[in-house]
Amino acid sequence: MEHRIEESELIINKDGSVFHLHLKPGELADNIILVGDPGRVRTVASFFDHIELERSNREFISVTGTYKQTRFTVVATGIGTDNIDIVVNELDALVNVDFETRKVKQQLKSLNMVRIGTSGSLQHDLSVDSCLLSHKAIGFDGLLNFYENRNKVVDMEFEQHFKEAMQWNPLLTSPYVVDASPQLLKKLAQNEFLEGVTISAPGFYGPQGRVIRLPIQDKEINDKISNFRHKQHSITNYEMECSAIYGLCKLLGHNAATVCAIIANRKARTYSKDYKPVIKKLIKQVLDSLA
Ligand code: R1P
Repeated sequence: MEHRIEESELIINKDGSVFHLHLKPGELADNIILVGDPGRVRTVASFFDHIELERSNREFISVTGTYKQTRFTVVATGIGTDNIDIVVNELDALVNVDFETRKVKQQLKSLNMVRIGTSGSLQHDLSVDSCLLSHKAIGFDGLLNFYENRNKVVDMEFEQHFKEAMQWNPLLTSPYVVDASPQLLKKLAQNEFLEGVTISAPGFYGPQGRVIRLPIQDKEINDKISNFRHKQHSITNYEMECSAIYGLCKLLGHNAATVCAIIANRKARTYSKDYKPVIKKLIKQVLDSLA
């Protein structure tokens, strides 16, 4: 007998929608675009030929529609990997849990999730207004460490090398390293995006080495990160969601990738004059790659 998931563990609203996202089973497309900024949902949906439904609760705004006859749902995650825990688990429940019986379905579904975000470069020659596809993510956030099977989905060799090279401070949570879905990388690679390894940080200031008034534990951290090499990889950029998306999708059997517009270069100390046109171009490229 399959285990019944109790009401307190998976909260279903009175109208049959899932607790935070306010989406019901059947309202979600198999191709999902994740964006941090709730305002970006409108920009993505402006490319749709037909809008089927719109939902909104807190920062979790979603629109399901079609683009070139392919059904897409765009979901705003808000900022941070804590929100990604909510979004990815609820998206998975919408397709893989029977909301009537509250049991995990026998036949599991695999979703495609592509994050379109903004990001800060950690390499001098990775300039603002370029677009980067994250082949790997490094989580400084620790989210994946709460899940039992984290060791089955991480790149352990990279993790070990990174911790040694960085002389990782044990006060900080242990970083985890996870790959993007090869299947989605292949689809997105037709756009000639730059390739990179992305750190997801659990904050915008101290956790990304920014000092406004508060000194940080390791003043050299960003230089050490920029100089780090593992095989052919160097670390390219900071943002705040990619690691948790890759980790949770791997554990749950979904495909995930992230493409970001580089809006700041932390090494060259430059900032994009206007990154909105870059984001628009990026959205079209991603939709065309999946349609
Ligand atoms: C910080 O300003 C936010 O911008 C980046 C970071 O990951 C974080 O969410 O991405 P989005 O533009 O997708 O929100």
